[in-house]
Amino acid sequence: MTQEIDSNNTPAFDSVWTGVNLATMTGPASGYGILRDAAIAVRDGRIAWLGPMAALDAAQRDEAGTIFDLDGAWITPGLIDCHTHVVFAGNRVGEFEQRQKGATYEEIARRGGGINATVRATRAASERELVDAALPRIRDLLASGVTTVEIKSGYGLELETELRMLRAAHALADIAGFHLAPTYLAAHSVPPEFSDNADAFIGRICGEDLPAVTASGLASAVDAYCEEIAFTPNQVERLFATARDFGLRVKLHADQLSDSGGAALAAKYDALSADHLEYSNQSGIEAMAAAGTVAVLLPGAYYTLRETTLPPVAALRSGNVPIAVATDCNPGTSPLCSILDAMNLGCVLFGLTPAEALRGVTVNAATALGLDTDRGTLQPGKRADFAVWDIAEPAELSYWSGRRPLSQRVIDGVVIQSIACG
Ligand code: DI6
Ligand code: FE
Repeated sequence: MTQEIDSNNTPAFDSVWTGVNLATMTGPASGYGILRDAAIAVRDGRIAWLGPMAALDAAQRDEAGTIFDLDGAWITPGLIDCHTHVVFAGNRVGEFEQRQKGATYEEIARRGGGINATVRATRAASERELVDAALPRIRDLLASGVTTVEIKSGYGLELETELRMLRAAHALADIAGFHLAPTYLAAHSVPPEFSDNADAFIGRICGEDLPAVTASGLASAVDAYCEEIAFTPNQVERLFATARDFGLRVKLHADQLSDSGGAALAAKYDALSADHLEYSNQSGIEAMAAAGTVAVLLPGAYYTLRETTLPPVAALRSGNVPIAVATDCNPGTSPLCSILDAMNLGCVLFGLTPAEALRGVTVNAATALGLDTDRGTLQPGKRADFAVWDIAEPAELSYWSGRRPLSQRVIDGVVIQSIACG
């Protein structure tokens, strides 16, 4: 990883961070890839060099445009939230109150609440209103060290509103400063106008909406919710086959509330990820391992729904399925706006190690988005997206709840957010 620096031939660094500890997230899956007493330098938005302080050429350091001399701070790759529904109108606090009185998530959904309640609010909102509503949630997320956010549509369930949600996601990325991975969540819930005919809704998506979303260029993947209260495996297959025809990668909300064979279905279509997985079976996990599909665990939804069936973490580990962790930030099942708190929940509730949790929001989250050649680790050539932390060791990122020990958020080599610690 350490390179010789030839200061005669190499153009100056734009910026260099010195006196830092790096969690590069390279190397064995059990660890952090730690480099202590190190430096990291960027040029043209990419990591140009990293290595021990002793190997940093003094002349080259002095020529850098900006030097951040940090006294033992830690630097990790910028955190990646690979599953969110952060763009939506209204909220569902009333359903939270109903659940506290004993109603279940499924009962509320069958009564016309749940996802379809947010669909009504979102259809009535302008793009500007969607952006304004999402901004505070996004700002909280970014303050927990996030530099890339996946944002799903899925509260429109009609072309115009789905496109409006996706445009709002792109606008948010420009306004708030993060990299966006936009997903068309085509089959999230059966909308009221198709209430007794989910097959016809899938037919319209495949025949009209998906081609139009693809042509818009606003989304890079397609998602669905495979569940008794949403879509059957056959319906999801029709959607995924069409997505494949249009050259879009897929991902799936799979086996969250029941085992519908979602893990195997995702793997069959070479899904980037299968998400939730509480009820997944062993053959589904083996199929994911063979397909290279990432397991995205969503402890915020497990926690909010007071779920009791744990995702099969031991089987995922022994099958070498990469595990990612995300907030699933949404108004119904996971009103969670901190990736650090998602890591803490992943450790406490699912038994992940702090190193697994950090891999789950860096290198494995990048793989879940198909972006691992470009980000997710600290390595020369990768995008200079990173987070600078006021911590004594990386396990602290999973240890605290409610704290955000972030001192800088760096995107493409530029400090976007600098927070005075003390
Ligand atoms: N992600 C989802 O899309 C659904 N569950 C989940 O974890 C439901 C989202 C919602 O209730 O709005
Ligand atoms: Fe979700």
